[in-house]
Amino acid sequence: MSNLQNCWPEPIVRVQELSESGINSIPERYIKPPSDRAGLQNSPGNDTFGAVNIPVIDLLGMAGKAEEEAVGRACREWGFFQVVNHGVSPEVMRAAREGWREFFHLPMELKQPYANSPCTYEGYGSRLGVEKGAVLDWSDYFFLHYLPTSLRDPAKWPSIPPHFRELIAEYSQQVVELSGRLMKVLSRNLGLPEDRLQNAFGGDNIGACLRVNFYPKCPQPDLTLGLSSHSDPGGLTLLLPDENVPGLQVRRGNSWVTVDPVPDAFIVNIGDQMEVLSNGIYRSIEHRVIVNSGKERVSLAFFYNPKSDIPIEPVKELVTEDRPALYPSMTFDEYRLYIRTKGPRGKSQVESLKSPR
Ligand SMILES: O=C(O)CCC(=O)C(=O)O
Repeated sequence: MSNLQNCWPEPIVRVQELSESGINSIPERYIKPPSDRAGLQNSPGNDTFGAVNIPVIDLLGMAGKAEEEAVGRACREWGFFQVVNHGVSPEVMRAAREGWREFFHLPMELKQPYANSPCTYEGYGSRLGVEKGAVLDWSDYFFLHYLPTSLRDPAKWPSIPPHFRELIAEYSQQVVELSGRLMKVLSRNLGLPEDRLQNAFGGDNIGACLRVNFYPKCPQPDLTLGLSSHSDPGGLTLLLPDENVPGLQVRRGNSWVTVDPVPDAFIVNIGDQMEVLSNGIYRSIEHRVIVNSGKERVSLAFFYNPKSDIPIEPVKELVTEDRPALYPSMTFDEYRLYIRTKGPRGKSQVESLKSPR
C-alpha cells in the first residue's frame, strides 16, 4: 500500500466535534447531491414495496445441507444475511461494542494520538479517500489490523477503557473462527471442497481487520449520509450493528432496505473478492448508512480478506464455456487502492472490471 500519500489533502475535522458543537446546519462539505441523499421514505424493515428484511439464518437450528442452502441462497439473492446462534459470545460482542462507544466518548486529547494517515488508514480517522474537495461522510472511525500477525500491533489499539486491547483480540479471534466456518459453508454451496475458498484466500495467511464506525447525531440527516453507498472490497464482512439504532441500508433493485437488526446477530455480507472467486454467483451488494438527529450510532465492521499479495480470480471449477471468467486476476493490494484513493463509490470498481458477456 506504499503508493498512498502520508497526509490528508485537507485538515481533518472530527465529525463528532462538529456534532457536539451544537450547529444546526451541516457544513457544505457533507451535503450530498440530491440523487444520493437518503430521503424520508425508509424505515426499519421496510422498502418502498412494503415490509422486507434481509434473511435471518439460525446456525444452531441448522446443520449440513440446510445451513448450506440457506446461506447460499442469501448470498446469491441478497448478498446479505443476519446470522444468530453463531457461536460468538454475546457478552464479548456487547462488551466490545460498549468499549468502542466509551472510546469515542473520551476527550479529544486522548483520541488524537491515534490519528491516522492515508498511508495505512490504521487508527482514528474521519474520511475515506484522498481527493481534495471531496464531499465527506458524516462519521468518524477507528481502523486496525488483526491478521496477518505481522501487521497486528496492539500498541496502536486504544488502551482505554482498561483491558480493551485484550477484549479487541478476543472479539477478533471469535469472529475469525465464525468467518472460517462460513467460508466452508459457502464453498460447499458452490459444489466445491469445503476448503477451496479458504485456500484461494491464502489458507491460514488471510487478512482480517476491524473498522469501528461512529455516526454522531446529525442536525440535517436528510442532506447527508453516514457512509456513502459502496460494496466492500474484501472477502466477507461481519458487522456488529448498534443494538438500538438502525442505519444500514442495503440496495434492492432501485430501492433501499433498512436493515432491522436482530439482537446479538451479525450482519454478514459478501465482498467484491468473494464475488470474483465465485465468478459472480455470490453478489457483493451496495450498501450505505443513514444518520439521524436524535441518536448517535456505533457499528463494528470486521473484514475477512484474502492474503493481500496473491492473485484473486474466479476459481477454475466455476469457469466454463457457458460461463467464462467474468473478472481478471488481481491482488487485493491492487484492488483496494481504488477505495483508499477515491473513497466509497458504489459498485463502480468491481463493475468496471467485469468483462462483457
Ligand atoms: O455501519 C454500518 O451499519 C455499515 C458499515 C459499513 O458498511 C462499513 O463499515 O463498510
